Amino acid sequence: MSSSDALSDALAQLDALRAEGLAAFESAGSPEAVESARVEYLGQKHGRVKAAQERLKTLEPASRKGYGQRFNAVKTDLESACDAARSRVERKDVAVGAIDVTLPGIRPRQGHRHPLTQTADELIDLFGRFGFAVARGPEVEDVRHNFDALNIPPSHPARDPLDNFYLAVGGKSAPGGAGSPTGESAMLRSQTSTVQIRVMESQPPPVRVIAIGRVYRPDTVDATHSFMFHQVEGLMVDRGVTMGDLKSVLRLFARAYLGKDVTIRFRPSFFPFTEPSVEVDMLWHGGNRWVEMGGAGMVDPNVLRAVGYDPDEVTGFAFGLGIERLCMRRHGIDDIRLLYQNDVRFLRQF
Ligand code: FA5
Repeated sequence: MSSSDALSDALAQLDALRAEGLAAFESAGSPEAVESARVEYLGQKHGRVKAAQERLKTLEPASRKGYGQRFNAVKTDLESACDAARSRVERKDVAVGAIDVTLPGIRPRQGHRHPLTQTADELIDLFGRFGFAVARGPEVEDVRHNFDALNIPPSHPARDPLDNFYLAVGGKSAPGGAGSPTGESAMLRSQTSTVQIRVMESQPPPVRVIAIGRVYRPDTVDATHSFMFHQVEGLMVDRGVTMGDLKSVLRLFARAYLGKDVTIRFRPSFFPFTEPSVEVDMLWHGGNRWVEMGGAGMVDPNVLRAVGYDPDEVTGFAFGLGIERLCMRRHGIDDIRLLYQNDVRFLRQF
């Protein structure tokens, strides 16, 4: 074959390569098909364009310029056909797929704390400003902290198994015999007053703490009662603490948390661990009935003695308020059950 025949044969093959390559890229309908055409034609090692480039070396020097120019044009054409095919199938993917990046985004809904958590956080904040630190105690308690140390004797009706959730933990009777009337030594605490004892056992006076947490009672559920609810306990022990201090702190608190126009009243009452004792009521929204907010009183000398404090040296007050009821009064909620149903239509309002 003469050198000019060899050149025209090589050029014809280049043209054929170009035509086949363009057809392959044009007909590729998916990213996978474009990729396989790219490997076949433009692959670095075994691609057909690479083979065509190798052919340059087999030509006479005089033919190389002409071949080289045509080769470059073919290569550029196939590369742009490959790019065009790629963006065509990618656009198509977007159209049929789930994501259209050109659409405005969906703003994620921002959550917030549950109204009971908001109340608890606000109580910590408010009482913190009155100088009360936060104390904690366990929800699974022993009967000593729930009753005995609080001056509630074994015969007291508050210990009735129908009014408490006793737990049979590690056998029935407690060492030393202290237990429920049916012998259990552990229970789900029925009041946060247990934390009063734990705090006083662990430090000398003065004391100024609040404790917030869950308590459990097998009460019949209604609009203001649940079998699990939250209390905030307050305890202040120091020289010369009086009932006047207790009333001022609770009045200041009610004003700060519930607002200026919420009326509270103190009603004489009885708790084994305070003397004298009061119930604290708040005028409910609507203004035509009182709802109990909590109990309070001056820490009974027997309780101070039981934790090793000297009742001739120090006196103290304590209170225990229902957090659900505070939250309900604050927000005008009428039924305690709404706070536990986790219905976002309700929760979103707070
Ligand atoms: C007590 O639990 C005492 N430990 C309070 C106390 C503390 C007195 C310190 C003296 C000194 P009481 O059983 O009354 O008291 O409950 C206190 C408050 O908890 C009630 O006023 C009410 O607001 C709330 N509460 C009681 N039972 C329930 C219930 N089943 N569901 C929702 N809240 C309740």
